[in-house]
Amino acid sequence: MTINIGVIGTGAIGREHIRRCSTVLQNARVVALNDINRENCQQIVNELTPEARIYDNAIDLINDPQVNAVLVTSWGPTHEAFVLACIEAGKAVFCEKPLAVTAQGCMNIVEAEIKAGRQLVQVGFMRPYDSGYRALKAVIDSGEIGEPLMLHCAHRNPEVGDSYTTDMAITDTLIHELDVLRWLLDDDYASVQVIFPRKTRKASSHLRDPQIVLLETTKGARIDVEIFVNCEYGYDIQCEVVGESGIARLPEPVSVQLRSAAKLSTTILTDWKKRFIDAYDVELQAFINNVISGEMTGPSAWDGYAAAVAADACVAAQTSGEIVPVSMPARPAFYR
Ligand code: NAI
Ligand code: NAD
Ligand code: ISE
Repeated sequence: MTINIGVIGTGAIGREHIRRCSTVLQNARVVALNDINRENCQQIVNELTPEARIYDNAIDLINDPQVNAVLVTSWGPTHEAFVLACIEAGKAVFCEKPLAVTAQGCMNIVEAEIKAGRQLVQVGFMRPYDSGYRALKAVIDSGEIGEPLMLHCAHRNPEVGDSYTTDMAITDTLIHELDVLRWLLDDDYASVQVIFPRKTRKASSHLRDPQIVLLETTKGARIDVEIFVNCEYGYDIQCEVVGESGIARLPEPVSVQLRSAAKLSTTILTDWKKRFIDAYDVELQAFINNVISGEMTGPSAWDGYAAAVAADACVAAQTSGEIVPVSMPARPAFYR
């Protein structure tokens, strides 16, 4: 069985996901494209999907009976409306993070999905599909390091564009940690705080960079996450879990160890597309398999909501400088 996919948003990650649907994954083909910039779609048709049809309107793409499932890979503020339209049309939708830019927007999606009576949404949080994070979780779950007490994490990008603002360090970047760490620890957040170290000269005038986010979980674990999006040297994701009887660390990406010119070195990646390339393949194949089986697995609309509740608290903490409590309602039975 082949799933006909429609893609809304054919920018950086839209293009990447179309490439993997067309050349890497099984049982999927991209048949429909929409982007506010039509040229982006035309370029994809020319280079990757000669048979795909370009739609001038995203809602027409969603409602086309030929389209079995939708990938939403447009700009974050557009996600909520497109996901709601997919639910309304009864179609499975893979939505890139963030599910919506506010917790209320995510809750609107949760409520629509519950009303529809079946799970249709998978959120593009790919880290739970990464083999390194999975290995780290297996160690924690085995009890080998005892209960997790403290986590030291970092999310570093070499640089960001001028349109990147201080709150995006939370809503666009930290959002990955907010998702993966609650999955890793099987826990939720209780409070957050944001502190600003000395600012790098590489950041634009309107951006506070780096930032340190301090999270407390409901079980009392303490987490520090450094967000540094103009670190220059690479795209670097770190996660160290300190337990009662040992320490477990996220593995580094595989790289040849080089002895040359009186130095011992390994390469640090610079591009997010490469750092999690296998995880993106696995998450999207899982989505296609879910569409075929009719049962949604992986990061749900509830997970998208949980990350957004914590993100809203972090954005409030950026302005107030205070410790901000996070209050999460109980998970509805619908999301098991
Ligand atoms: P991008 O800016 O390269 O692409 C966005 C595309 O959406 C553009 O082609 C733009 O023209 C289109 N678009 C914007 N508004 C639209 C609208 N109303 N209707 C149709 N198309 C519209 O952005 P990028 O980097 O591809 O990011 C897209 C989404 O993917 C974001 O939500 C981002 O957070 C997420 N993302 C996720 C990553 C991950 O690791 N999971 C990595 C990179 C991005
Ligand atoms: P991008 O700007 O390269 O691409 C976004 C595309 O969406 C653009 O082509 C834009 O024209 C189009 N677009 C915007 N509004 C639209 C609308 N209303 N209708 C149709 N198309 C619209 O951005 P990107 O880097 O590809 O990011 C897209 C999304 O993917 C974001 O939500 C981002 O957070 C997410 N993302 C996730 C990861 C990840 O690691 N999971 C990585 C990159 C991006
Ligand atoms: C991008 O939107 C992503 O989601 C990447 O995974 C992230 O690391 C990067 O900082 C964002 O720009």
